[in-house]
Amino acid sequence: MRSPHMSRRTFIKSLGLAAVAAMVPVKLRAGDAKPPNIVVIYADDLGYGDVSCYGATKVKTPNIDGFAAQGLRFTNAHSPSATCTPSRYAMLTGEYAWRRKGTGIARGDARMIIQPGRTTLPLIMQRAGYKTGAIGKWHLGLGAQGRELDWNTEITPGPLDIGFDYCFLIPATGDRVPCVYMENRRVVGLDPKDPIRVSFGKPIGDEPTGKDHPELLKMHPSHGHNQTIINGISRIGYMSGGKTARWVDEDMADTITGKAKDFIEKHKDRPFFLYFSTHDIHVPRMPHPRFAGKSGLGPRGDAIVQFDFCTGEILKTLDRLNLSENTLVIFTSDNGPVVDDGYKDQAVEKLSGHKPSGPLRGGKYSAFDAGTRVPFIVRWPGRVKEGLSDALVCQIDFMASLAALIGRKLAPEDAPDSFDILAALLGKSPTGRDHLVEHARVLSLIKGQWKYIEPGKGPKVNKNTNTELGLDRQPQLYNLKNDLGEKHNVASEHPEIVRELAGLLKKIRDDGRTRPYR
Ligand code: NG6
Ligand code: CA
Repeated sequence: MRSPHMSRRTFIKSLGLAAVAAMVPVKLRAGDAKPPNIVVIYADDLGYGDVSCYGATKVKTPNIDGFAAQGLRFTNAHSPSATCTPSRYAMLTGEYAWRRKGTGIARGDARMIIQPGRTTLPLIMQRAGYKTGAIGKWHLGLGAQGRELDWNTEITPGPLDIGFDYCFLIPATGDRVPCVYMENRRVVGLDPKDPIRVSFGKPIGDEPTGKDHPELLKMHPSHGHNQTIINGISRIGYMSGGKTARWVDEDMADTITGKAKDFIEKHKDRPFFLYFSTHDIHVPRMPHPRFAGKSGLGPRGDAIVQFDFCTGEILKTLDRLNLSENTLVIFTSDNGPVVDDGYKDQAVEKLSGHKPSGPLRGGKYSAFDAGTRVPFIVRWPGRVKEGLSDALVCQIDFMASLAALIGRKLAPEDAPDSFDILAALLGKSPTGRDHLVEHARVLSLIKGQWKYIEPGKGPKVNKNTNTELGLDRQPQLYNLKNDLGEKHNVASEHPEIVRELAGLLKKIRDDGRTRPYR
């Protein structure tokens, strides 16, 4: 702990920092005990309209609402992409995922997508003396490109090679094999006599699949998800072995929340950075029995209730350890909502008027705004102004903004699309970014009140998920100020704005970066 009398240099040394010279004055106040802890609570597929403080009435989220009441709630905040892997890639690297091949939704056996050696969000924090942890869903690949991925040995590279000191992972997603946890570099609870094998091509092993043995399922697929059955649920991909290591879906939220609480407790005396990435409310939605039936909206609503509980557990842990005052907590989601994402879990039948996208159009996978406009709340008592903000902000900005907060300089090549919007995050400025590229099957550009969606081929609606994808062979232009629901394409009325935004989007693509060099 830095006493009020300790000099800045002594303080930095006490954190064990190597690059003292690289430090610039931090935006901390003179009396601050130490740099704030940072916790990112990252939901999966939670929509703009899925929590009560964003207007949901059919499902109640008291913990999130209470948290929002103490912080700043953003109404124009975005995930970088309309699906998981690219959003997370962009959040952790500060680079738009669409600039890089291989950043689409990752297979369960994908190799590590973020290359070690890159400056990442956790690495910036680690270099500044923070203890860094990634707990929950990963879905950014593991192991070296071009090498066999053996789940029975130490797997490198992984999160520990890009700036995390600790990780406890759902390696890909809940609906993809392997259905095991990893702690640091190893699968947890693995019996070496029962090695894990995984395939996303030909079937392996002799375990039943959902396709051939639907009578064994406790939840049936609606599309895809009909391969190896684990815990009564058929998955994407084939898996054999690893029986003692397999997770129980109903316990997953408690397991990872417990690990997150342990991490906070263990590092309570340090500055720490925790990336807590939940499985909720992704499919398969199989909440713990104590949440089953609680929402009245079926498992999707119950998963929201469970997620709200877990959020409360993290916040209570901060309170119990007296850390809330010195912890910046950011709450958001990796992409917009989807109702039927591949399992017959009654999400459609029991929607009961609930609107996962709120007033927005589209959802997960969509170029319309519900694909990426997500709940986003920032709390740091006494430091973040309470209330509402309609500043344009994006998770891709965490890197530049949090680096600025803790006084770290980014090299010109780092985080090429991350903007320092710290003032907006703290509620000191009503404006955030100047413009933002949203990423779905096509790119969109938001600038001021305007949203331009580039022309694209493909179905208007994803027939499996029933999501409007926002694709059109013609350019689309929406005035979000008076048409938040993107109902009226005004491209033909404003050809000059279409030209300007299409030109800016081309420049953004061609330049390979948007963050100004400093
Ligand atoms: C899709 C899956 C979907 C979900 C998604 C990834 C099928 C038919 N659909 O391919 O269920 O897993 O990938 O979701 O397999 S995300 O939130 O991780 O991006
Ligand atoms: Ca997701």
